[in-house]
This record gives sequence, C-alpha cells and structure tokens, in this order.
Amino acid sequence: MTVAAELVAEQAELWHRLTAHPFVAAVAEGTLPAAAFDRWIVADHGFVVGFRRFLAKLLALAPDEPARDLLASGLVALTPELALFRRAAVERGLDLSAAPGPTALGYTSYLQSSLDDGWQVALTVLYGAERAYSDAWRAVADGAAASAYTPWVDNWASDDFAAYVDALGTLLERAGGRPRHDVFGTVVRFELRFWDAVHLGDTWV
Ligand code: MP5
Repeated sequence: MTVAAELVAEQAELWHRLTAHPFVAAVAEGTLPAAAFDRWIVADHGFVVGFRRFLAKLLALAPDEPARDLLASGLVALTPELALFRRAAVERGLDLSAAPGPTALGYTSYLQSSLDDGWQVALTVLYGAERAYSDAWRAVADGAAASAYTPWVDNWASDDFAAYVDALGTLLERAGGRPRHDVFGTVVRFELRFWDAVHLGDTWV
C-alpha cells in the first residue's frame, strides 16, 4: 500500500464523516442557508491566506527541484482562488478582516507549527488538507444541483486538482520514513471541526 493509502485507511471512519459532512451535502444540494455559506467564505478565505504562508515556507524546505516545481504550481493556483473569495465577499457584503474563530485559528496555527517538524511532517499536513477538500467535493460533485454554489464545488472537484493531490501523494512516498498517522489524524480532526464550525457557528465565548 502507498503511504497516502495507508494514511487514509487508518482514518477510514473519520474520513467517511469528512466526505459525507452535512455542510458539503447541503452545498451540493443548493440548500445551505446563506448565513452558513457566508461564515465559510470568511473562515476559508482566512484559512487560504494562512495556507499560502504555510505553503511558501514549505516550498523552502523542499528537498529537490521536482518537489519545488510541484509546490510552486500549488502556490500559483492560490492567487485566482483568493480572488474568488474576495469577489464573493464583495458581492455578499462580507468583512474578510473579521477575527478568526478558535477552530480556524487553531488550524492555521497548526499549519505553521508543523513546519518546525520538518519536510515529512509538514508535507503530510499539506497532503491531508488538500486530499480532504478533493475527496469531499468530488464525493458530491456528480449529483450536485446547479446553484450559486456550483463554482465552489467545481473548484476542488476538478480532475486537475485531483492530479495535483496525487502528485503530492507521490512526493510523500518519496519523502520516506514511516507514515505519520498522528499528524494526518490531527489534520482530519481539524478538517471535521472546521466544517462543523462553519456549519453551526464557532464563537470564543
Ligand atoms: C482547503 C481549504 C484546501 N480551502 N480549506 C480547508 C479548511 N482545508 C483545505 O486548500 P486550498 O488551498 O483551497 O486548495
């Protein structure tokens, strides 16, 4: 089994919850309340801003040119993605500078702290976050109703994005070492909490 397959297999139960999450299902059905979608736009914009800073530092840790090429392609893709979030925020009258809730702050802080543990650990984090979005949105894309949410489903359900995630899995294989189930498990838990937070709300007190 590949490292990537082993990591997902170890988290099979939580992985199923992630790809069948009610937030993702409601986006695909076009039935998600606007307030919950607005919360996700603000929270995920903040996540992607933090994620880009994480990815830039991870690129500097990469061991060789093919790895740097792949991560650079991931970085470049975040420019149009952030533009999508910013446009949606203007259209919907959302304040993107709002302070993040505890879950979003915890997750982006975890991204940063994983860099201190080196290439294999931080690459495991990157792989987990990207694989989660690819699998969750692909799980619902085929049956998705056409709605205002469709461009968002398509953004992460695309074959191009799946190919990028596969290539990250190949990098993980080459990174060597035993699969870091602890790290991958933390990412899966953060992804689940993130969906819960935007679906139900996430306040400090
Ligand atoms: C991603 C994301 C995927 N946008 N949000 C969360 C909470 N997890 C993963 O990252 P990207 O940069 O949008 O591909």
